[in-house]
Amino acid sequence: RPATRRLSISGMTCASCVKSVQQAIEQTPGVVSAEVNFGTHTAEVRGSADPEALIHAVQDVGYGAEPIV
Ligand code: 9UX
Repeated sequence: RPATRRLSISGMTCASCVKSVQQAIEQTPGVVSAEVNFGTHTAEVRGSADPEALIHAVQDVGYGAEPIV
């Protein structure tokens, strides 16, 4: 089954931000599904995406991301 990764997301201040981040993550190769949580500023990502690719995808749409270990 696919692995789950968690990312801490910075810079989200509205529901549209959440949608942008979620779409960016979902379009990254290897991602099966993603849930972005506004309240906790985290993303839960299922699949086999490269962690660096996820971080860059989030940065490319204007937010910050770092892995939660
Ligand atoms: Mo609305 Mo979120 O302009 O940056 S998309 S605050």
